[in-house]
Amino acid sequence: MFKTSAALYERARSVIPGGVNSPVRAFGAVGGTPVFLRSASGAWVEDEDGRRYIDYVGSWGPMLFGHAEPAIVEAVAEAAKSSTSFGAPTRLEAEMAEIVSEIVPSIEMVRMVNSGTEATMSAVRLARGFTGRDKVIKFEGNYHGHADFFLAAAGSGATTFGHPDSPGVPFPAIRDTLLARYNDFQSVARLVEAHGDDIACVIVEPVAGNMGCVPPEPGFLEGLRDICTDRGILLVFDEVMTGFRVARGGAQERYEVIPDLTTLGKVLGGGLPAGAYGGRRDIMEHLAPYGPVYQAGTLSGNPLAMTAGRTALKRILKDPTLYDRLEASGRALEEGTRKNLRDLGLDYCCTRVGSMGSLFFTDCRVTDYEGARSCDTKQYARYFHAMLRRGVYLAPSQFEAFFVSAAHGDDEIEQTLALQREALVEIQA
Ligand code: KE4
Repeated sequence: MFKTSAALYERARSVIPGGVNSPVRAFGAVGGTPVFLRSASGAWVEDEDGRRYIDYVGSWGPMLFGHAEPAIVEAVAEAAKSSTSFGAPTRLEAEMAEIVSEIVPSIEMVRMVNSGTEATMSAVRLARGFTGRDKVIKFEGNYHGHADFFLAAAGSGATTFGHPDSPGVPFPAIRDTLLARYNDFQSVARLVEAHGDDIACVIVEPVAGNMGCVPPEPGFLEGLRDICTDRGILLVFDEVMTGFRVARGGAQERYEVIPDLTTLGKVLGGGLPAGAYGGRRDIMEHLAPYGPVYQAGTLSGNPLAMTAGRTALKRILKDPTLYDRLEASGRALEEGTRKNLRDLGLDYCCTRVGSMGSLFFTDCRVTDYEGARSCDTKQYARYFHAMLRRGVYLAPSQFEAFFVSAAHGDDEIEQTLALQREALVEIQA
């Protein structure tokens, strides 16, 4: 069934570690041969064997409008004719920064980088430089990219590959990383009590997406905001995944909690490599060349990524019903899934925030990393393959979220739910 993918996988593995350029793509958590994709359009992707799938990975979040969105494709093709990079300031970057600042409530100034990892590692450096403090609170199961000091009980692929504290990360690199429990405000209060004046920032996924989708419990984000304000600690929302996804202005708009710094990625670049960090002007002005905190990047603000991003963000700005439609599609998928589970007598746990969510193969309500890791990952793997064989492309790990795009119509949702029912019956056998 995956003959060409299998051959390509063999070929790729001889020249790329694990045959992939990012570990989670290797199907390590679900087994089998990773599907090699060759094209995509709207809600659908196509593999090298010509098989088509309804796509719920969406390149791990960027494809808010679905694949090959015509305005983005056309704008990038046109921009490429004027060169693909200058390494000099451009009008486009100023316009992009203005649009980001208009959409994201906390952002008065913003710096573009090339990935979410760059955005979060730079935001933490800035928080440390601004406060003169070294310690950072992160949450078990939250993933902020692969900078050394984040790889302590990280989520996403780090969980899948079983070495949350990756080899190659010397202990001193994570000595100042303090671990709290997601949705457990008291775990934060205890750390602040013990280390308060040494803590530069709390960084959090305001809706967790890297242990599967875990929404914030009522009061959790508000509690973080208050304790950070009280103790002069910067609150950093890592909205690389939730930005422009769970609401136009991200989780900070949806939950009305305003961080001091925000990191962005994925949707920001319209599918091209882009990340950003931004926030209060008095903090951002500590960045070189204006201030002393250094960060740089050859391709930061790259004209093609900025063109794709600007096209995406302009559509976000001018489409008044976009988030209502995304909410409706996400709700239809969730409600249909709950009905399938009820009809089959299964008590798996569903979570969702807008157009991102998860189906956890556990009967407990998942609110933190411990809950997520209580899942039957083998059953998830069987479900994954049962869906893949039926033409539905899910994240190859229980510890990821699914994403619905604006291109997922009623047909795709209905087809998915019918195939899901078959798959759930099959894996009970
Ligand atoms: P990148 O460096 O992969 O662009 O972004 C890192 C990052 C930072 N913060 C959050 C909340 C993120 O979700 C991510 C990256 N997300 C994963 C998916 N869970 C990327 C997929 C991959 O590693 O291939």
